[in-house]
Amino acid sequence: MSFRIKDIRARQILDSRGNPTIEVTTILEGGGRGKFSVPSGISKSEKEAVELRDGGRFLHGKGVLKAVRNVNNIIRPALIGREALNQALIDSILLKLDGTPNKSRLGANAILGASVSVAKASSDQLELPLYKYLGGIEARLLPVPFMNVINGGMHAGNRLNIQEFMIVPSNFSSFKEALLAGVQVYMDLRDILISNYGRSSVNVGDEGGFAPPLSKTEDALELLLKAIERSGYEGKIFLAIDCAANEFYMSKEEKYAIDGRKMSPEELIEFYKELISKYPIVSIEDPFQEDDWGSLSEFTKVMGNKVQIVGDDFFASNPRLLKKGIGMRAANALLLKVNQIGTLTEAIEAARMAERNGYSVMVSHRSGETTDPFIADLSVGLNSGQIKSGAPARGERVAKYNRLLEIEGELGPSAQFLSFHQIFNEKLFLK
Ligand code: 2PG
Ligand code: MG
Repeated sequence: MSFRIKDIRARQILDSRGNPTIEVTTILEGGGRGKFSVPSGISKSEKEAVELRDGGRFLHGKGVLKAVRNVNNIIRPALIGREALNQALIDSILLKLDGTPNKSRLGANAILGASVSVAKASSDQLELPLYKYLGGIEARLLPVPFMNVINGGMHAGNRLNIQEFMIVPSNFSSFKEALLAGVQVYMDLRDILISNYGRSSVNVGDEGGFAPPLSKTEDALELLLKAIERSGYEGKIFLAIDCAANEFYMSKEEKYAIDGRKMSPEELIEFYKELISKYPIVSIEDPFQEDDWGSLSEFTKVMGNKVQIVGDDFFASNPRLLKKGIGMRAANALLLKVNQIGTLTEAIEAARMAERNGYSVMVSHRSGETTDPFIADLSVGLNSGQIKSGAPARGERVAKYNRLLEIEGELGPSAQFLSFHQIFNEKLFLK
């Protein structure tokens, strides 16, 4: 049975926002097939690998036909005949072919499509579920889902500055129980929103969360508390936020414009501290703009024992940037988005580096997604223990949650589910 690559081809499809994206299919000589479609963010880090877009007027410049051609004309001849099982070699060929530090020649979308589709083809040919192919027999920890049920920032048309208000169903004995408890809260939240603000308040944002006409952070958190209370899950479901602070930072004034106020980094730290003392918040992502490493370090020093502080735009899933963060003791968790870095090997390297240094890892979707459930397998393969895939609504979000249900069923009694605090405290202990 040969694992050599027989063919690899790309085409243009659409993502959940209706933007073009790339889908790559790899076929092995032994018959294995793997297909992967690449997601795309909107609140992006400056440090992400470059997503190649066609430019021009048509489709507002968002076509990916150049990236498609790069797969078909440049990557394809270089990978045909190569051993698919050797993911490190495949990815190093891709890096060499591109030759730039930020993957701007071939495009990180072209490169990632090839990289992940090769891994999927290998797992298919081995008849191994992808999470086992990635993580071996150790892979059996189902992640705590971080469900983004109120959308703000760049993901919605309301005036909330914080981008994501998440519920964290944590103290349950299985992923399935946790997920369904989250769904219960989502449904109760919907009723509460309709009775408070009318039906238009339950229109959803990019990640399936509601986008009610709110403008204050605390108003959104209060609503989540109410919904959790109505569902009867106090003490079992916690809260998390992704501030995506790049989007409310005013670089000229070096201030953060949030909730109708302009705050210095010091004032913003006080603001977060107050939120943490008032609400059961267990995790805060990107509390400052991505170059404000000093504030991130300071915040980690004062709050890092109590809450998870997740670096997304800061680290861009890049081992080099994560290393910098570790050196500065900035944040205590890595948000892992494979398309920020562009190859599977580098993404896994970042996750392992995080782990070795006592940082937790949250595997993440992008706001522009497809129904590809890859990140579900990745989170179990890495035993990351945490995933964020939006609200329990919209096909591209639930595809991941549904795949996790399937994996949990498949693992049967060997499946493991740990509470958020078990996972977080264990990592802190490692530090
Ligand atoms: C984030 C993500 C995903 P985007 O900031 O964490 O939730 O958003 O994909 O738009 O960068
Ligand atoms: Mg983020």
